[in-house]
Amino acid sequence: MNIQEYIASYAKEVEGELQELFPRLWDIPDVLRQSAQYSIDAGGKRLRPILVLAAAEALGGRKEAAMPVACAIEMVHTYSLIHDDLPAMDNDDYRRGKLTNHKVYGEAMAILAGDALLTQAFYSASQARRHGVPAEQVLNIVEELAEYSGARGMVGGQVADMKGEQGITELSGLEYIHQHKTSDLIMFSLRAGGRVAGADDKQLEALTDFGRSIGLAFQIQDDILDVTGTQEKLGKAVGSDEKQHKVTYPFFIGMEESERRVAQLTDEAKTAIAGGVLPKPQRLLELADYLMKRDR
Ligand code: GRG
Repeated sequence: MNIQEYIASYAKEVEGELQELFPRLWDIPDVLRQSAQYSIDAGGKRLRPILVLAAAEALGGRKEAAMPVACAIEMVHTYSLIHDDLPAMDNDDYRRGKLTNHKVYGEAMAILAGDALLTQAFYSASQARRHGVPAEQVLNIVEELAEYSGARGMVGGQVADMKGEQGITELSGLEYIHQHKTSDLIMFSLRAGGRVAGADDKQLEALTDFGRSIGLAFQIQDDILDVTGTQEKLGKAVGSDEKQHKVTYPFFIGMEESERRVAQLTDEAKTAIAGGVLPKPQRLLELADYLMKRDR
């Protein structure tokens, strides 16, 4: 299986599992189910869950044990996008080429669908214990999910980004935002996959370093694609003021240097897991290269 086939096959499996975990089987209000399902089904790349599965695999762990955690991180990611698109935040009408959640279900339901997905993520992560993951590891995973997605992680990054819209003057300010808004969930994905498979401290450290570097590379690449790609990502008209004034890596250091930085970070990521610390790092190495070349 080449890396594209690997990604496609794991994305499909994650999508199948998400249908089971949220919230088809439960007696909940239909509109809540539809609203959450709408965004879960909207067709993202499923990068974060694939990283969970690949990290577990790199340590010889079982896919079934990693799957509830893989789904948990996709739920957190989906909630964050629903809330990010709200009028009070980015006020976007489109995401992934479809109307945003609040445009279809209204603001109140979009907020509640996000709340439900965030909460359900912790339920989902806890289900790893039903697949033989020791309770202590499950607790570590749940603890880190809170840490990396909450005030010290993604939510903090989002707040820094909102404040930064009033003027970031230093690259370090942008790096803080990227680190927390984007890298933290990616780092969590790798650590959690490792934990499912019983990683030791050295292996966790390697996965963390790998995650930090590909997380930042991923966000710089996202900044590059904001400039070069279609406007679908921003959900706003091409050439809108917001696009032109967005503070990004290319804005600070130019396109060429941004591309060079993506390549350098990808190399650093690969170095972090090379050298025998993980028994089967091949897919992670391929994923790092794949992400560097992505065009969406
Ligand atoms: C609302 C608490 C809160 C947080 C929002 C995720 C986020 C934080 C904002 C979305 C805007 C953005 C560009 C964030 C940076 C992270 C990022 C590149 C998200 C998009 O992730 P992809 O490309 O999305 O993996 P898909 O659609 O493939 O799932």
